[in-house]
Amino acid sequence: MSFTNTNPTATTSWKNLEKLADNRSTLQAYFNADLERASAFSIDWNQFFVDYSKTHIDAEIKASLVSLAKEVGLEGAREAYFGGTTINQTEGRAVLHTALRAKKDADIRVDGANVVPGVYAVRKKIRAFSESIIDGTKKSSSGQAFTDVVNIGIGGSDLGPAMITEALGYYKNHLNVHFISNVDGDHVMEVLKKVNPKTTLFVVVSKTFSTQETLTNATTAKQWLVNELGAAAVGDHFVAVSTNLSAIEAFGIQAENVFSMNDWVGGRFSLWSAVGLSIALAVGPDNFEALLEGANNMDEHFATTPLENNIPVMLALITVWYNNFLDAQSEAIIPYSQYLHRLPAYLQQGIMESNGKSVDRDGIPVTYDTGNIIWGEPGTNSQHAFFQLMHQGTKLIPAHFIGFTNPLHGNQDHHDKLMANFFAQTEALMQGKTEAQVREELEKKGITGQALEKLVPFKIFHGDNPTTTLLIEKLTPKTLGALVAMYEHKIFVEGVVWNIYSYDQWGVELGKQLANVILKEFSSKEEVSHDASTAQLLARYKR
Ligand code: G6Q
Repeated sequence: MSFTNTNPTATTSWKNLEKLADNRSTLQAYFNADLERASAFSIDWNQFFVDYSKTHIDAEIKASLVSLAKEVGLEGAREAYFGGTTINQTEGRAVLHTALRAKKDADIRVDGANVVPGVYAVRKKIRAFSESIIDGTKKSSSGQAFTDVVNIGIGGSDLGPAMITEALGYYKNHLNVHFISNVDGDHVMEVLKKVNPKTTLFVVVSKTFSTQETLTNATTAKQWLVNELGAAAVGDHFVAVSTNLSAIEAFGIQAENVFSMNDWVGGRFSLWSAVGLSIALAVGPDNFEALLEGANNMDEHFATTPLENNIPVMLALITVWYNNFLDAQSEAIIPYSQYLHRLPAYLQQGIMESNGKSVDRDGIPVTYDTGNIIWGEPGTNSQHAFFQLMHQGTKLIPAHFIGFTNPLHGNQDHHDKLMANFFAQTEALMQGKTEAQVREELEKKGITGQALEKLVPFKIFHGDNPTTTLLIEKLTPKTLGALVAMYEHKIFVEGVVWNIYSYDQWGVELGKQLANVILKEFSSKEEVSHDASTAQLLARYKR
């Protein structure tokens, strides 16, 4: 198990890839040259079919990317990641979200102790608690069954549960689940407006239990409940998920209502832990466990499959190829499923927080690009919006298209239309429309002469836009778990290749300190020195 520091630009493969990038061909030309291309550049795994043949990769480029992964020690790093080595070295921690979905008989050690029994003990508690809320045996202080759950958390303590709860909307039970994250008081008030204090359960999620937004929102919610039902009701209406047990006690939440988590799980990778309590409440513990099982299946695929057939590895290497050799700045993620409408926002955190680093693992500023910019919205809505830029703009934007073979509600007519758009877009992005095609089309419409000449340039589509298609059988808790785990491992592989630490987030920590300084100024008379712009804005705000 080794986690070595290798400057990727010093490898033979990197130099090779630079040369290959100079001579890269077009997608059309790749297809013309290789009749087997579609199947050769696809991976068929469980309910997933991943087709990356519409990316600028041929056999030689693929081999060089895989050898880059080997040269930077990906295989050893992968073992270290799963084995509990302290790979988050700047925070002195292992990175073990994979242990949260490991099989019961797994043996994963941190400081010599197997962490798996502890994981299962928390899971058991999640099951018992969520079952009792769902079936109404656990009552509120007013003796009624709960109808609403409000998750209070931010960042990793919000985005994962919120995204999954939306994504599994089809599997939801009768509980209404709400999320409060922003410290904007309008967010908490809008949610409180919708719920009845007598039947509302608050789940306060904060790994550190010191985050300003979460503590402020939880305090406001608690005060609201106390005003409505009295102080004695707090114990029955508040539970917490955290590593900071003393702070929870100080807040007034009883010890039996606390779900623990471990410091070897990063916030943005924590939905598999007790942070997922709101998910278990929304869709029931069986579905929550199926989500974990799906993730575990992807873990096994990633841990054991040779690099060239390994989904997260190949997707990460394609990202590296575009990011470092073909100058793409961003990557679009387009789910063709309304249920997955929060997936791009969730992945923005996972990917950009993890790999938005500019210093390598030796503390030296990198001389190459690292984390790329992630953005996206569901299809077909996005087709009526930013797809214009993808088709005719000047930027290179590799995109992931995520679609499902089967609809959930059985509306085949809708689904055929949805997926017809899905396939047509990836085809059109690649093939574009040539000048000859445009002329022919216009002539067929009876447009000729000057009028035709004027229009032609605007109707040409350059094509050659890369897409990777993830075609999944059906949106189920299991396939969703595998999909999210796939992206988690993609993040890991990219971080290894870029020789950066993917599991700290000093930029986020900075944000937690900055606001406090100005906040104190609001209530003090003391003059603090600021730059001229900030001083002017503060004066205007305070006046
Ligand atoms: C995630 C980040 C960050 C974190 C939030 C909330 O990886 O560290 O998004 O999850 O800042 O932190 P707490 O859970 O400690 O409140």
